[in-house]
Parts: sequence; structure tokens; C-alpha cells
Amino acid sequence: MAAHKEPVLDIIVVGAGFAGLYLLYRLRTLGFQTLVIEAADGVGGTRYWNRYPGARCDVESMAYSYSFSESLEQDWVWTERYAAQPEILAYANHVTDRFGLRKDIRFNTWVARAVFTETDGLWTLTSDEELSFGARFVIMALGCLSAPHRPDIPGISEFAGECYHTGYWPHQEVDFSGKTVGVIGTGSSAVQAIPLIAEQAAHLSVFQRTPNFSIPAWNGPLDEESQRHWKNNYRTLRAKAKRTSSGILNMDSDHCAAELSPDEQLRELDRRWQHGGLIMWNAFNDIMTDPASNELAASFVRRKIREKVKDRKTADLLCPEDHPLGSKRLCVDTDYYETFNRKNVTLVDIRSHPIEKITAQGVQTSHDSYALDVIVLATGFDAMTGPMMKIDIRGRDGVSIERKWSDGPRTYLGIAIADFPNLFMVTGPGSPSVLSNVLLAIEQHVDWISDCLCHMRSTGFDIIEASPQAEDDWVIHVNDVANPTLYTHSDSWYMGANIPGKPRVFMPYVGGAANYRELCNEVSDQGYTGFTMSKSAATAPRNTVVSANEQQRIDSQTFSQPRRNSTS
Ligand code: N01
Repeated sequence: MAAHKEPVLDIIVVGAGFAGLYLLYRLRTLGFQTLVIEAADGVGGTRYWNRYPGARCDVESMAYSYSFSESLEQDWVWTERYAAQPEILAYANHVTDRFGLRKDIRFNTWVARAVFTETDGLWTLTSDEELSFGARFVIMALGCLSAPHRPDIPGISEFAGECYHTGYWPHQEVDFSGKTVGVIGTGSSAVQAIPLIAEQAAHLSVFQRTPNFSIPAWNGPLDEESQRHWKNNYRTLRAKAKRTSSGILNMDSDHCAAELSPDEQLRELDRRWQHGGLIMWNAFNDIMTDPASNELAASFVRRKIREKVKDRKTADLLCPEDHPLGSKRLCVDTDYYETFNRKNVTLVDIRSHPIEKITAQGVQTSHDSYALDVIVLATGFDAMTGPMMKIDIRGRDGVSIERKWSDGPRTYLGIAIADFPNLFMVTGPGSPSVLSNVLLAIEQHVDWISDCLCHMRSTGFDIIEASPQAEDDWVIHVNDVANPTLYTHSDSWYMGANIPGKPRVFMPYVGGAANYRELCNEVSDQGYTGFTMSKSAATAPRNTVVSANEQQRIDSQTFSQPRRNSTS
């Protein structure tokens, strides 16, 4: 193994996205020697890589921001209701510089391998250039959607024109003007990019396999009054958001569909449509459990699509019929459906006539050939597990994460993994993450992990590990709450269904962000139930010396499990 080029640190964080930045701020403030390792040459994570035209957040800007610094909240000015990628990236850079984080981030370094050594209880991380870094703890802040999925379409490398993936977009502007462009995919990235590409391109062909439900953003400049409202009430609004199932205000509903009259149902759907954005997801509180309730919202959106799209056949093709609304991530758009009324835009149905191959000239389906200058792959990500699996992570006895997760992710709370001591994840599989306002989810995980590390420091332990029993129970619980829902009724990336060969397992925790937060707090309040803590043989006592009795008591402790019924 390569010798460490740096001294052994307390903590290495992998990834300088929003999770990595807050981790660095928090851990440094708490006195831990921390280094962040980042593959890119800048901060921002997902917001660094996803630079495609139209990229923006789908949670409103005022809420899609850190809450840990009141002065930051007050000083930063968001200009639009849904901020565009350059503004979000500018925010990430502002936070980095404001809190002096950059000096502890090592850029342009791809972590290829992470190995735990039992003899000294340390992790060794090795870069693809064989640089080696040692630390007591590793925190994977990799993001859930950071491993782009480039489909294995025959001939894809033969294409003679320009080819871009939305999740790996070039830094220089891509000029589509006068060009014949094909976009493959119709998920959130495509839905944001298509209207802008269509404005420039001579002709745009959209290759659609599965239509998605998209709700208008009604994006626009943020007026002073709503900014003032947020800034004057940030503490109350954040606290309120934390008590919701998604961390997003105005989302939860008190009513199941059947409690409302048809008029009331329609009014509620219309109110949410007029408000715009993700809140359509929860128009009724049984929308993701009762197919009839879901169908009310789904057919409402289909009617809206048919009102917007003039050509009947195109409108029909754009209407999702094969999955419940929200079982694939809802898209939030500006003029997506309207774009199909343009003369220079064609919707190509690759469900009926699949893409057979990509040639040097363009795309060939089973029905036709499309000559293209540019192909945009808006084909998504190997979500949630992909970023972890791209690193060769080895825990106890050399067990690899690849083997451990071969039948789907196994975690405790989405934060820790049995057999992988001292390794934490932020927004890992088995946590609400992508089903919630991810900024709040990140802050909750970072705060919880930081508190846990402080607890260990003050009690003299330096090894923490999720127990296999706690992990088993958590995996069962994650499945138990997901299985009765409609989330499992579609071929979504939540299910891993978009990646050939990936196990079909619902990966996020659907039991609600507020419930989840309570569960995590219960675990820590009760002395980190489900975890075992110990001292590494090779480590001198750190800070507090723990008595032999106390040491023995804690070493041998098999903690009881968190109460599961509080979330079901
Ligand atoms: O990816 P997706 P995305 N041949 O997986 C199609 C977040 N996000 O990058 O559905 C042909 O949703 C695939 O078709 P199908 C957000 O959470 C957020 O758009 O598998 N087509 C689908 O249409 C989102 O959900 C924002 O049949 C192929 C598309 O490609 C997540 O990222 C913005 C194919 C992939 O859609 C992922 O979104 C953007 C093939 N071989 C993204 N392979 C915000 O607004 C795949 N497809 C915050």
C-alpha cells in the first residue's frame, strides 16, 4: 500500500458538494482535523457538474439554502423563485470563501479506493494517481445523483458529432444554434434543458421512452416582499419545514382524497397547480398509497398536458399512463409541454420504436433514422448506490461495498454500514435524502454525525460501527414502509430500475423526514443504540480516559434497536 503523503487526520470527507462543505465547516469548528477530497476543480458537487441549459433547483431557492448561519441567510440574495445552476454554484463558492473552507479542500483528486485496517483502526484512501491519505474516520459526502448513467447504446462511441451528458456538462457554453439536436431522455434534466435547446437549435428531436409528469414552476424573479418574509421568519419557517414529511413547506396534506367532494378535490389540485412545483406530489395524503387518489391527480395533469399541447398525437404520447404520479420524481418545468408546439421540435416515441443504434450520423430507431449534429444524453444517474460503488471501499476482513450491496444497499439509518467501522454517509440509501429538501437532509445528517463524533471524543472511543442486527432491522423497516406505497410501482431510479442489472430495491426512506429525524435523535439520545463503540488497540487514550469498568460495559454493550413503530 502506498505510504501516506499526509499525516493521519481525524476525518476525511469525500466530496465538496453541499454536504462536504457543511461537514468541513462544522467539523473544523468542533476542532477535528478535517480534509475534504474532491474530484472536481471546484466546489458544488451536483451543481458543479450539472451545467446543462436550464439547470435549476426544484425546491424554492429561499428554502434550498443552508440554515446553519443566520448571517448567511440574511446576507445572501436569491434572485429567482427557483435559482439557476450558476447562481447555486455561486452560492456554494460564496459559502466556501465566507467560511474559509477552500484551504482544507484538496481538488482534482479522485478517490479510487478506501480501505479499513483492523490493526490500527484507520482508513487509508488512495487516489487514482496512487496518492494516499490516512484518517480515523471517513465521511462519504458523495451526493445521491453524482454517477452519470451513460447508456450502452450500440454504436454510441461511433457518433461523429458532439455528444454531451447533462450530468457531465462542459464548462464552455455549448452553442446549439443552427444545429440538428437529439435529446435522449425525458426526466427532470431533459425537461429543464429541452425548452432552451429548442430555442436555439435548427431542429430538436426528443427521444422519449417514458413520459414523465411535469408541473409548471411558474418561475420568476423573487419579489422583495417574499424575500423579506423569509428573512424575517427564517427560524419559524425552517422549524416548520422540519416537522413535515418532505422538509418542504406547503407540501403535506391533511386530507385523503375520499374525504373531499369532487369539487373540493379539483379545487385542491388546481390550487397546487397554480402554486406550481413539487407540492402536487402530496395533493392528498393518500396519493402515494391509494391508486384511486393518485389517479385523480394523474388524470388532472394529463388534462393539463392535453390543454397545452396542440397536436393530439404528441399530447397523447406526452401523457404518462404507465406509472403513478410521483412514483418517478415529479419534474418541475418552464414551458416544457409548450415546447412541443414549436415547428422545430419533434417527439420521437422510442417506446414503440426503440433506438437500435447510434451511427456516425445520428440515431437509428427501429422505424427511422435521425441525422444529428449533437446528441444530448439526459439519461440520468446510477443513483444513491452508484457513487459509493464507484469507489473500491473495503471494510472489515477486506469485505467490499460491492459485495456487501450486491443485492441492494444495506445501511443503518442510511448513515452507517455494518462491517465498515468509522465510515459514515451523508444522505445515504435508507435515508429520506432525495424524497426531501436535500439541504435540510444534509444538515440533519451532518449535525447528527458531528454530535456522534463529539460523543466518541468525550467518551474516549475511536471506533464506531453499526451492528448487523441494527442494520438488518433498518433494512426491513425501510422496505416495510416502502412496500405498501405506489413508489414501488414504477421503473424508477429510486428502485434502481434505470440501470441494467442493478437490484430492484426501493432505496430512499419513505417514512417521512420528520419521523426519520426523530428516529435519529432517539438513537443518539439513548446512547447510540444499534451502534457498538470501542477503542482501537493502537490508539493512545484520546481526551477523556474511560474507566476499565466503563470501558468493559460499553465494549460489551449490544444496544437495543430503535422503536420502529414510531415511523410506520
Ligand atoms: O434522469 P432520469 P434525470 N434509452 O433518470 C431515459 C434530479 N434532478 O437526470 O424513464 C433511452 O430522471 C429515461 O427513460 P426511462 C431529480 O431528482 C433534479 O433527468 O428509463 N432513454 C428517462 O427518460 C431527477 O429525478 C433537478 O424509460 C433512456 C431519462 O433518460 C434526477 O436528478 C434537475 C435510456 C432519465 O431520466 C434524475 O434526473 C435535474 C436509454 N438507454 C435532475 N436510459 C432539479 O430540478 C435512460 N433513458 C433539482
